[in-house]
Amino acid sequence: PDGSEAGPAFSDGERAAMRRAVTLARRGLGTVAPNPVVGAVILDPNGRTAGEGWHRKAGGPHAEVHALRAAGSRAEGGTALVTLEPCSRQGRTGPCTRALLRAGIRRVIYAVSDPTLSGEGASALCRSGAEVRSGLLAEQAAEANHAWLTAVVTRRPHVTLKLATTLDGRIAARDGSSRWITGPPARRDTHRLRARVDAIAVGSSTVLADDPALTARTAAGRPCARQPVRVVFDRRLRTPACSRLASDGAAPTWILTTRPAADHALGSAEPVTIGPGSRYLTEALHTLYDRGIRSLLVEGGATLAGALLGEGLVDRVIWYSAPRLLGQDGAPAVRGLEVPSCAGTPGFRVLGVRRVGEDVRTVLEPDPV
Ligand code: AOF
Ligand code: ZN
Repeated sequence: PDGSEAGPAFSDGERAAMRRAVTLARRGLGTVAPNPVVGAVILDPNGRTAGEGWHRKAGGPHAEVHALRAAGSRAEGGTALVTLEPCSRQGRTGPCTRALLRAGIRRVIYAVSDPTLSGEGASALCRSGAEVRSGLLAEQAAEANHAWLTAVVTRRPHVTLKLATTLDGRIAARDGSSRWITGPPARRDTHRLRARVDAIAVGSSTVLADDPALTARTAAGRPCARQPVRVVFDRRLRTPACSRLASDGAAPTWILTTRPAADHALGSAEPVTIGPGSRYLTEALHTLYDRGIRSLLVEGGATLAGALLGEGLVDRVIWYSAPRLLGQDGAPAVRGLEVPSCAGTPGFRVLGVRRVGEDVRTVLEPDPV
């Protein structure tokens, strides 16, 4: 049951309603893990908006249920626009397909399929006589849910690597100083990124070198109400108990280590054991997935960045480049990648370029390996 089959095209009103549903869906970014972000709009039989809603929290009502509640009896005979294929299974909350049918919805338009449903949502609606269409604003809806859609297929979190470098790809000067490479607007942008992901990660070298706080703060500098989980890739358990991550209690903090951690003092941080073996990073990521993390922002350092890139574990790169130079003694942003010749060099597709203050923000997607 795909939008490509014969039948009337989508009306302008439906298109506008789906655009609104995508906007609503985005409000859930950062708060719905391990669930997807979903927005829904109900149109009454005359095409007027009768109700809207979005999924706010895992375990809470789905977007369709919020929208149906708002619409009340005006949903009867109407159309539902949903950014994701409505669920047909009883999870923590009831199946939305049934809620839609019960409210008398005649036509259901969803933007993208839910890969965890294998088409069951659409077919349940079709079987009960509803008219089902899909594909309206699919690209925008998929982008809003990009991390979740990637994560549920790979069963590891969607990984965004953030790099903030000089023109010559350096992140610290010879004396080790690394503050203020990019300007305040780029740093504010980083806090917006942090607020929308489930977890933020660094390698243990970064903890030792910079002692970062890794909290999400508002433009006014106050901590956001919800803090992403802080993660340290720390195979050898080097995170000091006195580091901010292990002692400030500002957010849940997980230390992913292969060492037995029972007798190691880690303050308020939680040691998470990753099985021994050569696939530490892959296993660590699967562990994060199992703990409900669907999107991960990696903020350093160079060794972790190189290892993730080298193993094909990066889904997106967000690169802030500052108009400065640090020269040959500056520390590079990526270490440990062996690229013998230009021919085999890792490539990226540029998804977007934007100026942020004096810096340039480029969003890239690694070429498939
Ligand atoms: C929808 N609308 O708003 C959401 C959907 O057990 P639950 O209640 O947390 O349901 C989680 C699953 O439901 C999730 O994995 C995804 O397949 C679907 N999410 N579906 O129709 C929504 N959040
Ligand atoms: Zn649902």
